[in-house]
Amino acid sequence: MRHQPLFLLCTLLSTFIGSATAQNPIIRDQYTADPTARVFNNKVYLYPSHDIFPPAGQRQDWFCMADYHVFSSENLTEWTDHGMILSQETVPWGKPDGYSMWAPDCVFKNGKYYFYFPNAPKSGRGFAIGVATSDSPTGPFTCEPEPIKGVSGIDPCVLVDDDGSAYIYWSGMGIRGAKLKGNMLELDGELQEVKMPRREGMPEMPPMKVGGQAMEGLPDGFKEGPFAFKRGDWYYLTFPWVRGETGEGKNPTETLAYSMSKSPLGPWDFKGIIMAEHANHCWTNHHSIVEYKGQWYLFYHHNAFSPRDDKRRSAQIEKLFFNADGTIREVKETMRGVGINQATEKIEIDRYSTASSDVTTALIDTVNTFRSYQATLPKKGSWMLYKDVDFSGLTDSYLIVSALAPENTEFFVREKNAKGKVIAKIKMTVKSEITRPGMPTPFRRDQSNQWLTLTVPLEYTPKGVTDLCVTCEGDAVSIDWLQFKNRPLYFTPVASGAEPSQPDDQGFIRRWRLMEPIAVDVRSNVIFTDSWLRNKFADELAKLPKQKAKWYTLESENYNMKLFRFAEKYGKQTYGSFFWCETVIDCPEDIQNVRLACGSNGASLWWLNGEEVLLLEGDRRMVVDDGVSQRLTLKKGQNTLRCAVINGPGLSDLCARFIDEKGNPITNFQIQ
Ligand code: FUB
Repeated sequence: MRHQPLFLLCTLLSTFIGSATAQNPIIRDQYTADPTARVFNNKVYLYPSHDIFPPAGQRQDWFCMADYHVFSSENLTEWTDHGMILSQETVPWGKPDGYSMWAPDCVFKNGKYYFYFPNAPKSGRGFAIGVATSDSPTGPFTCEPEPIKGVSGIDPCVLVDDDGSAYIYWSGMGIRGAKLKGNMLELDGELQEVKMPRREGMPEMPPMKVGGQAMEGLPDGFKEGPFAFKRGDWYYLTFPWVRGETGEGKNPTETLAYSMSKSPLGPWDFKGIIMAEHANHCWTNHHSIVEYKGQWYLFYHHNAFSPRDDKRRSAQIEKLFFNADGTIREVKETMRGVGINQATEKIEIDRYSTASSDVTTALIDTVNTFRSYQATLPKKGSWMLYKDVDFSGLTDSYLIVSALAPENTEFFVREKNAKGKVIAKIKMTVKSEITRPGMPTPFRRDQSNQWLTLTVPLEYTPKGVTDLCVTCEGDAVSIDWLQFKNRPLYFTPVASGAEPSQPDDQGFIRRWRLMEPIAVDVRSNVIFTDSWLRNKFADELAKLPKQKAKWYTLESENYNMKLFRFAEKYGKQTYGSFFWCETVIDCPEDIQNVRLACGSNGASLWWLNGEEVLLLEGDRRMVVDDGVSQRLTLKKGQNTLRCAVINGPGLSDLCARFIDEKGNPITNFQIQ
């Protein structure tokens, strides 16, 4: 029976959509334990439990979970948080303040998504396992009014076999498994009455009805978190397992282990370890295994964001491989995780793939642990390698890097390895700017500490997917992240023989032939008087035939041609420059009584078909229609508009169009 509309509240809408970019851990704004990954509709959906810090009144050193979120990803690198899908307050049969929403699972069957989750029941002790259903993997999920009868325990996992039969596995009195009925909500088979062991100081409990069967063939020792899957004709039952000796003074922690069988409910043949114990004694591990786009992955957890508290955990991913006989190769935990990062993302390079043995990583902020990590390269020669960064789409780029180091320390970003080609050279300095005119602010001092965000030009931009290696070239340096950005595109080169260009809607001429700029010794633009300019331009004009300078034909992205960016792009003097510019206008007929309307930064002189038509003198900013000529005639056929622009300390550019008697733009011509 479906529950009341009130209970529909438990199908909380995914109101919050967040996004995380990640290596390991993969979710960076909340704790995500017990990660069950499932592939639905060519996307990976992640159903973790949601560790939080226990509120007052709750045991402070224990697991604490009040709700579930679901996340999705298409590339295993960027994850979208679809928000809360179920809360303890809206589970009809659950304790609203149980904080026991432990490891869940979600499967698709009968055109529906079935979400299985453990929770503390309102009455009785221990855990029950409930089901919530939805038409979508991201909810809203509707809770069944009662938990599954005969299942007492935690960590449900459901396997839907090739023939459509479904099996549920859970931990409670060892690992148990049972066939589910076609409705996915009930166990198929009789329940047995089991006498409950009496716990010291607790009242005797009535016998319990338990379904399914204990999974046979598993090793001795504590086991929980079953995850079952099928590959070929092998069934795998995988589980966190404590293999070490227990007892006084011993504190063995969980490995991930597995067994294989030709039947979904065993008996099982124990095969060994998938992942060894966490090196830092985080007690639990919990996992899922999924194939996505032809590669198998292990999702698991570690307390990476709360190193001193192993009840607050975070999901991580590694690739997983099988041997020819179906056995699983042991997986090593990495910080880098999986997936290809776009060079344009903030790359947490401190989660490196490999590094020289002296490199260390640490949380940047031990209070706000989600602020992530820093890696420290302690001396000249230290290095860290970060695999799989995709530079597709980057052409003319620069680097931003967040780092902490003494003044003048240098480090390089190289391609492929510690001896690889240098992509960027970074020198830590707050005094001398790392200059490349036209770059965004060269550095920003982070107010809260001494981290600097540096903007650095590149020696070259790598191509395709490649590996990055940071090498320390001086004193110790700590690095948080780095990111590549394309410089804005100001213009595109025009090939010879290209189709003619048109003036834009406002009549602005965007195609110009520009001569590479000539350096001039102008420190201040106040000298740009009429006579100074005419003399200067006459001198330059006289030199023009002898100039061996290159000419470029460019189409501007904007209404104005950014001469400063042009100089920068072709490595010429950007400040204190003189520019010759020309454009050829092809008119279908004589166009009379037009005026040239233009603007420039700084001063400029304009000629139409060899006749001087306008002078913009003085220290100017570029303003549309800043100067307007006398009436002119654009003759049928080709007209050459030429101008000279000169600027001392400012950013040079120009804009030009022709307007009619009423000030309307002239647009009925072509530009060669
Ligand atoms: O997250 C709470 C519990 O810790 C899980 O249910 C167990 O598998 C262990 O990971």
